[in-house]
Amino acid sequence: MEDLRDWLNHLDANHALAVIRDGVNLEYELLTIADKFEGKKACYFPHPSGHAVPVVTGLLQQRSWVAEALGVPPAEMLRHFKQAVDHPMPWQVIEQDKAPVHEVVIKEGIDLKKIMPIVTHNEKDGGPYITSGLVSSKNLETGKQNLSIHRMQVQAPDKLSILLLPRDLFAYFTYAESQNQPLPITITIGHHPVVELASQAIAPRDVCELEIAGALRGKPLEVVKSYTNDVMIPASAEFSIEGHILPHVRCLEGPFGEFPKYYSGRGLLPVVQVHCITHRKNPIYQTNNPAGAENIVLGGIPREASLLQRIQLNFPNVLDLRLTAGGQGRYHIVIKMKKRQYGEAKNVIAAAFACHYDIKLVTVVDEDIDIDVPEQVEWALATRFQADKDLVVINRALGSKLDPSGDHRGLSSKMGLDATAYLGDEERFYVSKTVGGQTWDLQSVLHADAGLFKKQYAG
Ligand SMILES: [Mn+2]
Repeated sequence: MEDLRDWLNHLDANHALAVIRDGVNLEYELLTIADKFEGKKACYFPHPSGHAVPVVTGLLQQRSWVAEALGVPPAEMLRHFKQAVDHPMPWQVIEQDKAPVHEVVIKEGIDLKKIMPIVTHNEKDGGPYITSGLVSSKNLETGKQNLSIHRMQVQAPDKLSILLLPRDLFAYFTYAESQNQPLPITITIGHHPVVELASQAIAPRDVCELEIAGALRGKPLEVVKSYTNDVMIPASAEFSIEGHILPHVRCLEGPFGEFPKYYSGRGLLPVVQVHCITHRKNPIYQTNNPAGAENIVLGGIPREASLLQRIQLNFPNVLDLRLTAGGQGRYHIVIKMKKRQYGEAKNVIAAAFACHYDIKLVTVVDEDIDIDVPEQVEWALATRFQADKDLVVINRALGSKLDPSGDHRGLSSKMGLDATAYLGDEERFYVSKTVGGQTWDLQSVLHADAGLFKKQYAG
């Protein structure tokens, strides 16, 4: 599979693409309809608000779709992703006039909303937002690239505001601004989901996520140089927006309904000046539902793989982990481990907090717990956890600025729950089970006469 169109064809062939009638408004209505198909189908809107360009949304609704996009069984997904993060694959540069994303080039009279059907998502949103823009940027200090997703509000026909949380692009921009330099970026929209997934890896700074996308595919990703800057972008994207982030310029942005299903209020954010837009012939625009299942799945699985990779460096006896759906694929993590030492689960809790500031609750369980079943995790808490000795609280550390229970500076308290059974007390923690007859299947244990009970007791 190569590009967005291949993935849409795959969804369509599997009855997972709803084609929506015309007459739907880009403002509010489009996302209301997409919401009705949440968890079930992606949506294709051929002409929302009469716009010439169609919109697709909801492209990764379930964990199993991610496995399909990666081309591996669901149980192999994290291992496959972790392999790709460990061994990025250099990209392959193709010529500018051979790149599908450069089929149409617009340098004059830039008008973002005329060229793209940009969606207004939630009730109180401050206006239309680009939510599926993959930002390719270059570190001015090292020349290395980064790929990440950022929310961007349309501020003028050729200007966007951009949210930079404290990760790689934020660091690139902070350096550029300290040198009074604009930071060149190119935003691409409409990719095969593998590229979007790669952008969510928690890779070290200056490891380009486009090279993780290559490793995920098992062959180099084709990239092309932007027209008005040196930034390399995926060659088969539907749209590209070339520009730079202006130093020492901020504008009012928001509100915006973010992934934890709360609004970020109005605030001052950096500004992208757009110089050039290119797109494929008959392009398709993509929007992501910021507060939907899609965002949880898209953000959750790459983070799980990255976290597993990092935690296993120090704790190879950590077996698996999940960022739970209720925790919005970001805040709550369940870690399965084979505990070897007294107290070790608490070290694992500390390791998880150290890996990403978003993480707020860590629950550690033993290897017999199925971490995809919330009742089993709760059973571990009910029977292997005592609050006076198995609870870890870290007060007022750096947390997510999008969590409304934290304070406006992003301070957030962390909680760790060691729900592993106590070492040296194997008898008390011996799990009850039945024995005998394990090899019999359900058919083989049924009586030949299914009506026997009725014959003996009815009437
Ligand atoms: Mn990065």
